[in-house]
Amino acid sequence: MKTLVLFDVDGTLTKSRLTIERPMIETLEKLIKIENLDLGIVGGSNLKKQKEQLLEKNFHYFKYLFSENGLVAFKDGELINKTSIIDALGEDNIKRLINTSLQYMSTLEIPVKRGTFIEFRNGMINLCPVGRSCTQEERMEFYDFDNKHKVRENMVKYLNKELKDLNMQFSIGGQISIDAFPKGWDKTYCLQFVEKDYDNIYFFGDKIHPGGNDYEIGIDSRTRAFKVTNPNDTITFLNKIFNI
Ligand code: M1P
Repeated sequence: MKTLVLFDVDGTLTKSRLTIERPMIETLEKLIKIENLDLGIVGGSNLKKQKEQLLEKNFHYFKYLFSENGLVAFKDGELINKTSIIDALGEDNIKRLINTSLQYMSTLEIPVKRGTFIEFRNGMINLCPVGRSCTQEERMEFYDFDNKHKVRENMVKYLNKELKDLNMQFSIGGQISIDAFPKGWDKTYCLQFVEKDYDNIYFFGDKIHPGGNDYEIGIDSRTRAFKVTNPNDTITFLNKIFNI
């Protein structure tokens, strides 16, 4: 029986946008010693952010690295897939999505606004009302404000209505932004690269709720999913399930 354990990154292996800590590394070390068991990550972030958080020297723990939900995918360090949102949507629709998002964000009254409101990635577009160049403190301030005032939830409702014909999905994965990608390009996208090779696929994520970016893979019949609240919770689950 071959088993794959897939992890979300933010809020599951690391605290949101922060670096992996020692207890998690020690847990991964114990896990990879189990026979017929491989590890993988699937995150909304791009490879650059995953490197910052997990540190390249720890990449060897993971047989699979799925960045941007697997739109950019690596197996044993080799690139096995790269799919572009430009090819799927076309330039006119991309412009419409960006213009509509910028127009909406320009009307928002939020505590502060900084820079990089749109981050264009390979397989998705990240929309960020506060601006990705905000400080850690400004990030937390926006996150609290958003929890109270539902800034991102309302923006998702608006975009779903305005851009209905584009067949896009708007997903809230982290603390300050929304990931936009064609429907179906959620985290289940990565399963096509592993489903035939494993008898069991476990998934651990902190956002397995409707609208959260772990939801689709969390309810997919190909995975056995566990909803965690933070990295310590992930460790507790792993210790129990794999007896390590
Ligand atoms: O991995 C979860 C999310 O992490 C970041 O979100 P935020 O900056 O809003 O906390 C982004 O990289 C996002 O794309 C990703 O889904």
